[in-house]
Amino acid sequence: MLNVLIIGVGQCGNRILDAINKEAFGGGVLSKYYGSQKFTSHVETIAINTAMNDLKELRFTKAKDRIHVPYLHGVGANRNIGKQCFEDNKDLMLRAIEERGDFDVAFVIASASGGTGSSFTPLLIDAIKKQYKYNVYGILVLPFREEGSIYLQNSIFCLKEMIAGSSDGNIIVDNQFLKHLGKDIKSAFDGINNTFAQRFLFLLKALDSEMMMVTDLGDFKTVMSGGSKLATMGFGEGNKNLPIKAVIKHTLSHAGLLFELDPYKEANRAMIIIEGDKKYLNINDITTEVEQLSSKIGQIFKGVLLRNGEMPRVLTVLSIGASAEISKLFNLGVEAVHKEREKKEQAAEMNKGINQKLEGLEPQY
Ligand SMILES: Nc1nc2c(ncn2[C@@H]2O[C@H](COP(=O)(O)OP(=O)(O)OP(=O)(O)O)[C@@H](O)[C@H]2O)c(=O)[nH]1
Ligand SMILES: [Mg+2]
Repeated sequence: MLNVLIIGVGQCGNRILDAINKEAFGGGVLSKYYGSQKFTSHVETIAINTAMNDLKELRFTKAKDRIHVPYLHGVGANRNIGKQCFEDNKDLMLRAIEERGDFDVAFVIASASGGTGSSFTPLLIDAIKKQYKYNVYGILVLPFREEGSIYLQNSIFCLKEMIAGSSDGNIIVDNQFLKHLGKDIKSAFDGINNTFAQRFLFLLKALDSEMMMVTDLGDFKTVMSGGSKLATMGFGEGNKNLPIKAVIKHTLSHAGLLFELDPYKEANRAMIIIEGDKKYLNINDITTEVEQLSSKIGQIFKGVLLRNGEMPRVLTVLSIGASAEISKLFNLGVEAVHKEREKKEQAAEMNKGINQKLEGLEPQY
């Protein structure tokens, strides 16, 4: 049995963690008190935030799993303030992690674009890696591109730090790409969070299975270290009209992925986990589909979990090599930095003008 630590930082990270707990405890409001977790693994969860209100909003995460870092009401998307705040409160967070015992693997979830999550996460992962031997992965949520220049700037600097830092890899979830999961922003958040939570639980189950032909934590590690240190996931579910070949294709398509990626061109390594009744899992079909992908990219690990009577479900983890979408985001982020700087200079110029105009003058009464 694996020991897994999941930490959600900042509002976005907290909410996704809550969606994972909801899924794990079965979804009822009281289930966190009476329900038993759906995880095969032993899982500990911790929600960290500077804003008390964000923590209060959580419904499926136990009170003992919520850590408030005292800093008024969030750091207002300012990563410099966030970094200072992390240093000032680092011991509080590391103590909470230490109290939970030892782990085989940890995940830290946050938005790349806000203040708290995006500034704490690279530093927190570095701090955990310094102290413990287990692997730590980031799960980073990219913003809707129209959310504004500060969010865009934050995203590229957070990504840069996550790539350069000591995380063992980072799974990208893109709000912009997944916008269609809701009609408005609130339902899109819920849709994205629930979608991710379901996939994540599937991944944990696959990493912690004792059945034959399964992928394990070692394979996951190899996949995650395969590319730019960024990765994403795809998912698909079969039905009577959607055979296993089509389900695998679906996981690699626009409709199945969590981020805009052309797996055949931009992925480096992959892990494909297939679950379902034997009668739906034609081994030749699976092999043909997997070979098509592996002829284009590098190594692919394949795992099969047999489940009597169940329709096939497929999860793919893809490490990203070079990505056009990531390059585009960096261009937008750099543009945003220039724009912010220009505006700052204009404001400073105006203030200088005011001071010059009024030099030597006093109001006359
Ligand atoms: N998918 C998803 N994205 C979210 C959610 N809540 C916020 N976001 C995104 O997260 C980004 C803002 O980051 P937050 O997590 O709110 O910021 P924070 O880490 O709390 O930082 P501060 O509030 O600035 O201290 C925006 O790009 C939002 O679109 C959520 O529940 N789900
Ligand atoms: Mg916040």
